[in-house]
Amino acid sequence: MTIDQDAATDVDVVVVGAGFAGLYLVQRCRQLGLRVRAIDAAGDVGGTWYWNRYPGARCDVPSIEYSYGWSDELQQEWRWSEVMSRQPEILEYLGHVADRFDLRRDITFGTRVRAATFDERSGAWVVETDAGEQITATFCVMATGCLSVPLEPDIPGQDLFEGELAHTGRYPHEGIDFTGKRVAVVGTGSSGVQTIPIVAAEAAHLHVFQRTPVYTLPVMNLELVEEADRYAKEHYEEIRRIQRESVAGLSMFGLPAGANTGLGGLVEGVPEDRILEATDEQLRAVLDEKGRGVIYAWADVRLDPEANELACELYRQAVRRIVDDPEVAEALCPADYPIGCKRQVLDSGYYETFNRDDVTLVDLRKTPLESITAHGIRTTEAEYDFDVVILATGFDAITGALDRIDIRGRRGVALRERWAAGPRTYLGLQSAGFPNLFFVTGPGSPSVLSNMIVSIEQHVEWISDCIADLRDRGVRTIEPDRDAEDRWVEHVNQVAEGTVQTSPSCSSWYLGANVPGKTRVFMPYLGGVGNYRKICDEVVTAGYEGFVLDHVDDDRACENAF
Ligand code: FAD
Ligand code: N01
Repeated sequence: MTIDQDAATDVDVVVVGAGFAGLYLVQRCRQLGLRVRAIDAAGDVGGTWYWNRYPGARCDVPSIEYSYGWSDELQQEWRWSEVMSRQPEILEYLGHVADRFDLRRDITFGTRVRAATFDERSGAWVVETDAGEQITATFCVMATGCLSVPLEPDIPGQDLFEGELAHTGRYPHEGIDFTGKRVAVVGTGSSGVQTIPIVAAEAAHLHVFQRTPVYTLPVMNLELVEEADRYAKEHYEEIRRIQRESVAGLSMFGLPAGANTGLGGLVEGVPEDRILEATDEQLRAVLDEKGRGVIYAWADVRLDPEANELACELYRQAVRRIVDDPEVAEALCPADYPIGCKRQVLDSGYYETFNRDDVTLVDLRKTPLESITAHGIRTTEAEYDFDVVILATGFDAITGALDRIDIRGRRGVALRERWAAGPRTYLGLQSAGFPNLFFVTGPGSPSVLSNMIVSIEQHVEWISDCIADLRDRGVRTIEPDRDAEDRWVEHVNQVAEGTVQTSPSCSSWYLGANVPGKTRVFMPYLGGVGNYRKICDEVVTAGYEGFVLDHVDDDRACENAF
C-alpha cells in the first residue's frame, strides 16, 4: 500500500543523496512498500567514495565495521582485502550493493536538488532539480552527507592557474599523473595527510602548505587475512550488536592489539592510569614503547587540560624523533590546541615523508598564503611554480549540503534562516516547522563522532519505520514540538560543554570554525551511539514523544510553525 492512495504525489518518499545513507533508504522504503525515488548530483552511487578519489583515500574504521549490517547475505558474500580499505574497494562495494539489490532503477544521477518546499495545502514536499523537474512526495529525506560540500578556500587567483587544480573532495576520475611534476598540497587534515606520502613518492618535488599542524597516528594498513575474515563472518551478529550499543559505533572485533581505532584510541582497552601522576621515567618508557600513540595511554588526557598539554608535549617529542631537520620538525609540531578536539587523523608514513629531499614544508603561519597565480602559489615571502595544485582544504561540514538547498517549511520559512544562529533539531532527525522532512546523521545526533555507517543505519531504520508507522496509523505529518526541540538543543549543548571538543582553542569543523562566517556551534551529539539509540527508541515507545503527529490543517501543527 502506498501512503497516498490517490497517488497525488509522484512518490511517497524522495531521498536526496545516494551514498551509504541514500542507498539503504531506497532499499528500506521498497521493503516497506513505499514508492521511493533518490536524486544525486554524482554520476553514480557512492557519495563520499564517489567524490573523494584522491591518492591514499581510505577509511579510518575497520572495513568489517565500516560496512552495512542490514543484509546477512551481503556481509557473508563480500570479502574485504584490507583491514581498512581503500577508496576504490569501498566504491566497488557500494556498486555491488546497488547491483545486488537493483537500487539504481530508483535513483536519478547527475542531478542536483536546488529547492524543497513544503506545500501546506496539499501537505506534500515539492522538490526541484537543476534539470527543471519538480517531484512531489509526502516525505523528503535529506541523505545529503555531512562531508559532501568541499570547502573552496577563499584564495584569490584560483581561476588564473594554468596547471591542474583539484580539490580532494572533487578529485578527477581519471586521476592525476604526478610523474616528473612539481606539485603543491594545501592542507594537512585527514585528506592531506593521506595524500602527501603518496604524491611525494611520485612527484618530482612536493611542497606541502601547512597552516595548522596535525596530531596524526600511524595506521596499520594490513591485509585482511583469511582467518580474520572467517572470524568476522562467524560473529557478525555479535559484532553488529556491540557496535549498536557502543559509544562510537565500533566493536573492534578482529583487530590486532595496538591497532588504531581511528576514533581516538587504541584497541588495547581503556587506560586507567593518570598522566599527571606518572614519573618522568614512566613517561619516557611509555613514549619509547608507543611513540605517537603515547597520547592515548592515560585516562586523564581528554578530561584535564593540564594532562592534555603534557600528552601534547610527549607527542611533539615523538615527532622530533622521526623528523630529521629540527626546524621542519618544530614546524610540524602541533602546539596551540588540545589532542582530541578534532576527529583523529591516521597516516601511513606522514612524518617520514618530510625527510625526503624532494619534499618541502611551507609554514603558512610564518608566511601566509597570498594567492594562486598563473604558475603556482604566492606567499608573503616567496613565489612557487607548480604543475599541479591539490587543495585538501576540507568541507563545509554537517550543515553545508542542507544550506545549499533552498528548503522551505511552513509559511515559507527557510531552513537556512531558522538555523542562522546554529542548527536546531529534535534528535538530529527533524526541525520544527518542517513537517515530514528528515535528516540522516543530522546536527544534534552522534553522526560524525561515530563509525558513521552504524549511525546511518540507525537513522535510516528509525525514519523508514516511522514513515511506515504513520502510514499504517493514517497520520499525515510528523514534526518536532518546539519545546521538545529546544530541550534537545539545550541537552546537546550541555553534554558538549566543558569537553575538549569545545575548548576555546579548538577550531574544528565540528564547530563550523573552518568556514569563514559560519556560526560557531558544536553540531554533533556527544552522548554516544548506544545511549542515543535508546533515547530514539524510547521516544517511539512513548508514542513519538516530543513530536507533533497530525493532519496538515490541524491547529496544533500550525501553531508549531514559525
Ligand atoms: P555521502 O556519502 O556524503 O553522500 C551524500 C550524497 O548526497 C553525495 O553523493 C552528494 O552528491 C549528494 N548530494 C548532496 N547534496 C545534494 C543535492 N543538493 N542534490 C543532489 N545530490 C546531493 N566516516 C567514517 O565513519 N569512517 C571513515 O573511515 C570515513 N572516512 C571518510 C573519508 C573521507 C575522505 C571522507 C570525506 C569522509 C569519510 N567518512 C568516514 C565520513 C563519510 O562521509 C561517511 O562515512 C559516509 O560515507 C557518509 O554517507 P552518506 O550517504 O551519509 O553521505
Ligand atoms: O579537512 P580538514 P579534511 N589556506 O578540515 C587547511 C573525514 N576524512 O578533508 O586547520 C591554507 O580536516 C586546514 O588548515 P586549518 C574526517 O572526518 C576522513 O582533511 O584550517 N590551509 C586543514 O589543515 C575528516 O576530519 C579520512 O588551519 C587551509 C586542512 O586544510 C574530515 O573528513 C580522510 C585553508 C583541512 O583539513 C575532513 O578532513 C579524509 C586555506 N585557505 C577525510 N583552508 C579518513 O582517513 C583550509 N586549510 C578516513
